[in-house]
Amino acid sequence: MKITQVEAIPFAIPYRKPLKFASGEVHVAEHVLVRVTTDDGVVGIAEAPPRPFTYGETQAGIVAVIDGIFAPQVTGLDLMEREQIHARLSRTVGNPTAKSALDMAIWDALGRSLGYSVTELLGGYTDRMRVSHMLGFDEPAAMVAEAERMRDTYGITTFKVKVGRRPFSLDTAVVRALRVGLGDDVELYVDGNRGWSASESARAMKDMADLGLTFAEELCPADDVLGRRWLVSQLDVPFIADESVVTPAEVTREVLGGSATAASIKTARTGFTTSRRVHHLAEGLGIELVMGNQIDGQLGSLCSVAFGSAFELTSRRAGELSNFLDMSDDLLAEPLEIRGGELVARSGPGLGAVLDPDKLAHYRQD
Ligand code: MUC
Ligand code: MG
Repeated sequence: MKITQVEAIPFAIPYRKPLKFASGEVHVAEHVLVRVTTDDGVVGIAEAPPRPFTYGETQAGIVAVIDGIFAPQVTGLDLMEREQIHARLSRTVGNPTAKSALDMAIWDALGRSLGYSVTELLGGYTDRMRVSHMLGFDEPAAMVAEAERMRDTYGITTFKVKVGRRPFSLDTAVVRALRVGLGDDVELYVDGNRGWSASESARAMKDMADLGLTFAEELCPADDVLGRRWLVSQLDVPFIADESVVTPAEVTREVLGGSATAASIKTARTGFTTSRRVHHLAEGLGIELVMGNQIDGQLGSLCSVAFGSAFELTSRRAGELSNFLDMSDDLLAEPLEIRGGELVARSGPGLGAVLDPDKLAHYRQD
């Protein structure tokens, strides 16, 4: 089970419907496929979605850091030496999605080698998650229509509403329209991607106090340290830290500093090895977790559901697993399907994903 080859393959697939939010927008999935091969011919795969507006990584940068630094560091190691691999990758700062895709491709190869699914290897709590759909910026009527379509087509009843626009009254109007249009049977929460100030966030949350929101996520920047602490102390719903908690240490700092009361785990930025650390930390701190989405393709979504369904704490809440529905195509031979509001983790071995070689040949950029 020794790693003999690591490949970083850039590919690009356009979105049918771009996702727009306070910190940016995504029109094309310019991701990197990471492929790990072992001496006994097993191949593990995962994908890295560069998000320059969140982590500073680019597609070319991910390929360069994997080819130039990470591949030589892990080649020759055994798949079971996961903590050694983690320690070697940790010598380089930053590059969270590059490290994570490599980490997850290694777990996929390990599962394939041992004959277990990644969910079983990680914890094996269940095999599925309820799905939460993310609604990007649009006019109120269009966002209500999209939510209705998701509910009627896929049975999804939990929605994360992107807010953080200026003026903020447009956002609160959207959330109100969703509650009126969809009724009390759906769960709604908001994500500001740092677009509001702390005082705008406080005003908006007061304005929406009657709408029964479940969570508020990253409404204002974590670097507005006292403002965010002041905001979080007055909310009556958990405040999810998302892009402000890329490492376990950042989770600790945000929560103990009173600037967050819940956290998002995104396997795209913490892989399986560090996501597991964040999960255990959250359990110790006694905070809720939500499986987030880094605007992942199908392979990335499969990684999220594989991790989320492995633990009781991460499978309590609906996971954000549906962004792939807005892509015009994907690389998997057998597409993911959301049914009855749920996504099932594949039974393996590994992640249970098979690539369509023609699609990879068509979309690869190298
Ligand atoms: C999210 O939850 O914020 C949009 C920006 C980003 O960093 O992740 C996505 C989704
Ligand atoms: Mg977020």
